[in-house]
Amino acid sequence: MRRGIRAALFLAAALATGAHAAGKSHAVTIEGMKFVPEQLQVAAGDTITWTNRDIVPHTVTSTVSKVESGDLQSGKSWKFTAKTKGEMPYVCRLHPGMKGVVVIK
Ligand SMILES: [Cu+2]
Repeated sequence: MRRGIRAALFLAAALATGAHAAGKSHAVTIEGMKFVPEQLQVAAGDTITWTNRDIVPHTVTSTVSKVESGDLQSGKSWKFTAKTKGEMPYVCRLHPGMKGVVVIK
């Protein structure tokens, strides 16, 4: 029985370590026709969530890769896990004057 408890504790510790290795979470708010913050620095493996707080739809569309959120309606969020190191500039496809950049280290 003791062994069973030890195994369970070991498993819990392994799971906790795994969760940590999964990367940090970052948030970008889309409001007032802007990405806030416009520039975000993350590590490879981190996840970024964009949330549209405007009443009009927006997108997160990379200008250097195929990363594309699709139309994000008001109040909706979209997650992306950064994998490739480097700069990922992006725009809103519907309002190309809206610009942001994710720097992946
Ligand atoms: Cu937009």
